[in-house]
Amino acid sequence: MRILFLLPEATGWLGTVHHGKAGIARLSLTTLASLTPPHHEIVYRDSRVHEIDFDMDVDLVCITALTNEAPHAYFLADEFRRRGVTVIMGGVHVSACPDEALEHCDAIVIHEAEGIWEGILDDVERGELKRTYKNSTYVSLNGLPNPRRDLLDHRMYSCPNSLIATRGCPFKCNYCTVTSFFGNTFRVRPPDEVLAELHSMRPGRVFFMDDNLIGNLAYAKELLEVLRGCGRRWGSQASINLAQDQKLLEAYHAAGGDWVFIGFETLSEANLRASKKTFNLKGEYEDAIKRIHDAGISIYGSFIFGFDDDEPGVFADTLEFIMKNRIDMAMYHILTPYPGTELRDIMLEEGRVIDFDWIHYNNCEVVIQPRRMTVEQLQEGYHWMHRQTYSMRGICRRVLGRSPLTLPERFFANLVGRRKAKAYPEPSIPFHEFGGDRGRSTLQRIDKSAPPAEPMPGEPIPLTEQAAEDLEEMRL
Ligand code: B12
Ligand code: SF4
Repeated sequence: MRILFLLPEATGWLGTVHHGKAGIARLSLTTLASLTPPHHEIVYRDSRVHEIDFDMDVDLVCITALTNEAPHAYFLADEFRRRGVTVIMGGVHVSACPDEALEHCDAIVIHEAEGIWEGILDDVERGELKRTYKNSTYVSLNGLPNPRRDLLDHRMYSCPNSLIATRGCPFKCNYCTVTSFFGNTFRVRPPDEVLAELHSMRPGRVFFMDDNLIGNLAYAKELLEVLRGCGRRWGSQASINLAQDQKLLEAYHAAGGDWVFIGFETLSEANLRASKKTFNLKGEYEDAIKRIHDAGISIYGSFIFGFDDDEPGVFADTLEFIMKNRIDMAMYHILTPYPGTELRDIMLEEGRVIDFDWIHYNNCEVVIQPRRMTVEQLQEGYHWMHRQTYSMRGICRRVLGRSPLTLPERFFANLVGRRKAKAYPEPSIPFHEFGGDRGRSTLQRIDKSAPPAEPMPGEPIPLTEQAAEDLEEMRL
């Protein structure tokens, strides 16, 4: 068969194309292509960088989708089906919303494709395609073929060298899709296979797409030992406990890891507890940042706004924290109730989902009613954070004062951030007047013996003077 593997358009800070490049190359369809027997001919198209010819001569179209990509994915599927071509969909969103996806395609694959994909292709060839396929097991990651990077037009991605060493995450943050998709499993690849894949890549930086490269500390140490001296420079996502083990930090750096993406998410203890990200409470953020920096590793910090304990002061407080600790790059997200998450159930139950259009589910647009600020404050605060962080003053304050060796690279990365941030409108709300040190933002005074905080019940409270006073009282 001639099979088209098709990526839809995305929205938001990370999804869209900047200067002709589509960011980090996606693994979903290059992985699926690697599982496809060689007698099939494969055509690969990424809607973000290619024109899509709906009349192209193909027998089967395979489309993946994250939630913000789903509307465009459905459009693509509808167009091909109108022309009589069979369409199969899969991926994170389809797995969370199977019935919705089935309205637009002939068949769906729920969860991972390894182990069942060849059989599905046989069904297509025999004309016996079923509507729904679901993997009954979480597959082993031993002996996985390398994703088909040869299908990519490398010039169109700022980082074509992406790979994974693990799948899943041992934690259960309530806003995250990973646990519902991978069922709280954490699986690992043999380290020598990871090294071989690394060596098979073209020159250039590498990004490990794992949810948490150090999700299993024993494995992480083994992997980093095998990667030591591999000659590649790379970044990955990792939880903050990377900083708690000096040997691990050194091994990370010696293996080529010079950036780490860390989900700090919030400076509020109540938010961490309510979202079940309590492992972030175990160490002091400031101390952890210093230790990571001292090991020669730069930090890409992730922060989420819109939790129930966030009021308009959260922006100035977080900005100050980022500046003071010289976080090298920062990424901001607006809390988003993705389908399949516990957060979505809570938000629906409380009647706080205000936007059901998936196209806005990109962590850059407000789709919920926040509890302690208005929708406008949350949206504008998000824009304000970008404009402040990536102002020339903001960049200099963060990148100067650390190793001069890595300064050019960190500075250049920030200029890319600055270009994107400038697209956001100047907020009309004077956020610098909110916030200030109210003694709760630095995680320095956490009472770790306090009982876990539960999500606060009740109706959303717009921040009136009275609400602000009540909140102040609650804190005392
Ligand atoms: C690496 C990563 C990124 C990278 C790269 C993204 C990219 N373009 O690939 C970066 C940092 C840029 C990123 C950005 C974002 N991400 Co992200 N990301 C991931 C992460 C950690 C790994 C993705 C991955 O490479 N997986 C490996 C591949 C092989 O797995 P897969 O895609 O699931 O594919 C398998 C199956 O699903 C199936 N399959 C997939 N498609 C298809 C299609 C067919 C036809 C078939 C048969 C099978 C099939 O087969 C594959 C093999 O088994 C996931 C978490 C996760 N573990 O999935 C989050 C995740 C996908 N990201 C998420 C989000 C929210 C985002 C952002 C919106 C965040 C933001 N604030 O901007 C943006 C959106 C960017 C975009 N639209 O492209 C959410 C998605 C939630 C949702 N419901 O949409 C996830 C699940 C994380 C989470 N915490 O919930 N992300
Ligand atoms: S640690 Fe990250 S990947 Fe794991 S559940 Fe929490 S947000 Fe999801």
